[in-house]
Amino acid sequence: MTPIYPPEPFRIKVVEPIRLIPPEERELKLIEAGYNLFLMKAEDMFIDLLTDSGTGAMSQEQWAAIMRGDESYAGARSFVRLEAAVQDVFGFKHFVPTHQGRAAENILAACRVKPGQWVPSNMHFDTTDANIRARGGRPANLVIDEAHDPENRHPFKGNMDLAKLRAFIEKYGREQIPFGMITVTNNAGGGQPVSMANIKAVADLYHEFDIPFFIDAARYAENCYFIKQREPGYESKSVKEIAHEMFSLADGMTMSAKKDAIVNIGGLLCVNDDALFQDIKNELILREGFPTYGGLAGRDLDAMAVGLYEGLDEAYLSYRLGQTAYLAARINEAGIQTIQPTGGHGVYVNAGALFPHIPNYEFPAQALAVELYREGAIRGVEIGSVMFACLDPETGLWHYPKLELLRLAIPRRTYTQSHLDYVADTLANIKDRAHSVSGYRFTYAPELLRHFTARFEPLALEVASA
Ligand code: P61
Repeated sequence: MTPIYPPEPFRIKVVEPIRLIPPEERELKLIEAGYNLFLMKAEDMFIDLLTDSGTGAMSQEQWAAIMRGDESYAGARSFVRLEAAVQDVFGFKHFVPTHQGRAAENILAACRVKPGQWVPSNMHFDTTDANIRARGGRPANLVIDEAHDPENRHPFKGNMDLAKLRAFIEKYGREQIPFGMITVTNNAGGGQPVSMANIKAVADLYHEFDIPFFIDAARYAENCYFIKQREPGYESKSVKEIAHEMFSLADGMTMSAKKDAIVNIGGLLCVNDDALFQDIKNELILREGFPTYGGLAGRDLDAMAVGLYEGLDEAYLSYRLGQTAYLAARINEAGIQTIQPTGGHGVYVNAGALFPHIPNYEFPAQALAVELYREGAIRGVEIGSVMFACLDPETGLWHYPKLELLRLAIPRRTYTQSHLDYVADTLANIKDRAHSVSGYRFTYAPELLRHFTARFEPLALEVASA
């Protein structure tokens, strides 16, 4: 049964028009962009679910805060206000703002990762993965096996596999692991939460070996709300209390504030270690800016200071996770498989199951991304072999991810129920002609983060199904 669509805990004061361009125009746009939706214009999208990152609607309080932005180079009032919010919500000893999450990752990797070293996590998202590799390091994903089974309803499918983590640390040793991570929620694995018990056990394990523990906190508030809903003992705790407990277990965090701090741009890097903080400040000054603005305008810092609290609001979180669950249920009703249980920030459609005739090296999830645009001018993002297949330097073999997914990420406070109904109906239409959809091949692909700039061409169907 479809869950009830949760009424939005806000009303709309400013509107942004969207336009549905005709099918013939969409076809031309696809060809021009080499079938890569990253290379298409936003104005040609009717519903844009490419990402929930930086695409949310800011509140009247955030816009008001923007007017208070202090653009002083050093020690701006905006920084002081952000510092108070960051201290209150996360509680680390030191922090710097960064222009977005990957800048925080880059600085941390630059300060600590040496060639050949390993950084384990449940699953690194692609920017974290690439920033570790860019320093010669090697990311390792040690999520529980249940995460790879789209039907498995484990309530915390983002959990780290503790036995794998222990074996990994024992194999490579403390010297080869400059820090360990965990991503909450696990974006690459379906926006799945990590339980507090797991975070605690992971922290204990890293600390047993004297390895600093960092949280990738992009969607920490959604993760904490899942803990409140699903983990015994947390029902009556506030999301903010749960967040406090979570961050008290870590030595630092990186965060893309474009997600749960509901800002259009911004990030954070927090640490407790004094010496590391000194290195971070030096690197930040070189790459991003002075430590009290970190590559952002003063007004961005103010918007973040307000957004950090709005992202923790429980009425908002209940609506947000309810909206995602509603879209997934409507898609499932059409007989289309999505990762179960539904994650926090988006619905992950199992494109591999929808197009069993397209092998992973012909990119079934990219094919679905193209079809969704063709059918309804909707943009999703491929999270499959285009994004994650990589050449293993040791074996020289291609390593393919276990699932071929199309992510429909829901921007915060932006789309309504009828928009989501339109998305579900469009997918149902594609299902009816699924057998006639072909795979793709690259005509251009860079080495790192190739999904951003790659170009494709469709394969003839008889080739794809041969
Ligand atoms: C996203 F197609 N995520 O999910 P930045 N950690 C985590 C993230 O989800 C994340 C970052 C760090 C995006 C944006 C995005 O290939 C892509 O502020 C868990 O984007 O630098 C970002 O934060 C990095 C979309 C990123 C992509 C890379 O849509």
